[in-house]
Amino acid sequence: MQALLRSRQHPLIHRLADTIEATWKTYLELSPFQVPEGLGYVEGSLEGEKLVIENHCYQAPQFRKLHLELAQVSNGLDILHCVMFPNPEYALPIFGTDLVGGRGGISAAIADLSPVNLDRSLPENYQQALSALPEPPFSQPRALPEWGDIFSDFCLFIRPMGAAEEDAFLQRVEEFLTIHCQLARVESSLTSDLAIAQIIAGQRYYCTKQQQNDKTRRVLEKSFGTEWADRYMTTMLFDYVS
Ligand code: 18B
Repeated sequence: MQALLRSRQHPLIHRLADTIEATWKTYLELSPFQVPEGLGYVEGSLEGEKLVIENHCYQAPQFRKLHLELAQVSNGLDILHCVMFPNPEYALPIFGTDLVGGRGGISAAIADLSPVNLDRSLPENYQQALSALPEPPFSQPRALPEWGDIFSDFCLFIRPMGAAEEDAFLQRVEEFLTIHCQLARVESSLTSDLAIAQIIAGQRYYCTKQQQNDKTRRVLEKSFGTEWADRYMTTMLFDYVS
């Protein structure tokens, strides 16, 4: 078995990957998740840039898919991608985070608990817990892209400047994750077919918007081609139940 990709990645990515897995193991009843054939570990180098992808997936009673993905491009770009897809019988938001950067530092650090209900607001218990967190101290906020209407008011999108801001980002993501896992554990499942259908529609909306991220698509296309990239974005990164 080769060394885990994270040991060769930007330290913040390594630390966040470990934090995500540790939080999942602490709070959730994890079981294995079958990654689609051939997608656990992938390498591609179509246009010369070699891309290596490592997928770590689990499931839990409240989550149909817990996806942590680490990727490295030979030009020095390191990526962490993580999404927790709730089982649609639970009216839970979608946790997502993306870290992109390399030797020059992390250029994009994003984390959110994104609402999926009809009025696209977070449940009351989430709003209360998130509002109680101190105002984060980041000096370089970044503007969300046009498709970013899926994100909540608590969405963090920054370029971390220096070690203190990297630590603060990691801490905030850990807080999001802990709040999410603790609230998910005590959430009861929905019983009405209509309510479940509405959650499914909300998750589908989230995924179709994320599929519009051209920056992600471009990186995948350069190493694997357009067809593979499209299939990967719709079946591995942002698949939805119908
Ligand atoms: N993403 N990201 O996950 N993306 O997957 N990502 C970028 O400095 C990849 C998610 C998000 O400004 C960038 O500009 C690749 C999740 C947003 O237009 C690159 C993979 C979320 C932006 C990549 C991946 C999410 C963004 C540009 C698969 C949020 C800003 C970096 C492994 C929950 C988009 C930069 C914009 C940016 C690449 C958000 C290169 C290949 C879960 C909002």
